Amino acid sequence: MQNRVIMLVDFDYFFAQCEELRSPTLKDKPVVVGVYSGRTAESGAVSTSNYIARKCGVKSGMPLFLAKRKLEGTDAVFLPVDHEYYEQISSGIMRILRSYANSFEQVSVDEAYLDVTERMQGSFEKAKDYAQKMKTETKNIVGISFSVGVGPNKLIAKIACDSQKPDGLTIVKPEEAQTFLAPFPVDGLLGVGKKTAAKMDSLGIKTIRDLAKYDTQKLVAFFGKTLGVYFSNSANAIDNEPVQEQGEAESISRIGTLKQDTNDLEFILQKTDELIDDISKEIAEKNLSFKQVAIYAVMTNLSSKSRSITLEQPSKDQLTINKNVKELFGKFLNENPLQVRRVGVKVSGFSREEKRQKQLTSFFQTG
Ligand code: DCP
Ligand code: CA
Ligand code: CA
Repeated sequence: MQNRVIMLVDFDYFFAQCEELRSPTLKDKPVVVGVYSGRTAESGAVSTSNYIARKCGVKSGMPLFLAKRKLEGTDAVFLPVDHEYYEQISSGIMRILRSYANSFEQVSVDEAYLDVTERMQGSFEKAKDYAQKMKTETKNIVGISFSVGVGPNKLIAKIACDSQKPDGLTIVKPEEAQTFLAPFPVDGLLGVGKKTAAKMDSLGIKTIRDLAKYDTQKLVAFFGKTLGVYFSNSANAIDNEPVQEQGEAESISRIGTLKQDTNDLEFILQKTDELIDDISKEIAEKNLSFKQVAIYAVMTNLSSKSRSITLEQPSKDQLTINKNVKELFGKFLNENPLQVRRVGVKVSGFSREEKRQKQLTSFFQTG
């Protein structure tokens, strides 16, 4: 069988780069994009930041007050997230990328895999020019830069991409794959979180090289058959996962923090109405019908509860969500004495017919 040629594209400092795109004067300042929880003017966390801010120690997930402190005395700009705008930029780029691929798989708002094996006839030399052309075209048309990793499978493509950012282009040929992977720590592999990494560490496995040399049967004994074999294969740069279009989501949900803890139905419904507006937009865009509506509540003591209802008929209607959420929360508050801190709304049970249709439509649009 011919070598596969797989690319992973990951947009550089994405939310912050989008902000620079619409306000070019931001480019030479530290830029921080944050999620403001709304509790106080200052509370919330950093979504991302541009590379100037990162040089000062700002990181994704960091509390905003800490980022402010790190950037004290600079002309840093703090902005709230604007998902709708980022999604719009993202779909423009995805459309371009899709046109470069034999098969295409978007994994998040700023990441996608491309299988270009056929177009490149298996050649990694060709792939380098091809990726460069893709970068230049996207920069010219959309104005956004990204990093690309090219490898014989998804695993290598991903690690290659992460190894050189921003504006990187990293090619790892099949014969180089194992040597390339060897020095990285094990947590670079998909599925190796903190706990697994700690367990591996206790077995004397720190790098992917250590893992590759470790006896597979022993790994199976420690982690079970599926994971043990998977870890061993990954460490040896073996990954046969195909690049394939993602199916429609199983559910659409939004969650938000209340301005204050409460038991008041009207106060809660103000928040859930906002969330429902957002959910409805996505449902309309994707032309879906749902059959279940659910609510979710996090109480002051941080315990969480959910309730759901199944409709008699599939619906596309925003008011149906509002009505059912009101009913669910009404009952819920009667049964629960604790105050509510965060609330969520979820719709699910999208009908199959629609999903198929959606897949067909997107097939025709891209094919
Ligand atoms: N994001 C977020 N909260 C996080 C991590 C990420 O809201 N803790 C958002 C903002 C990012 C986007 O997701 O712009 C993509 O995440 P990446 O991890 O790819 O990070 P960036 O694109 O920001 O930076 P990089 O240049 O390292 O890819
Ligand atoms: Ca990114
Ligand atoms: Ca990413």
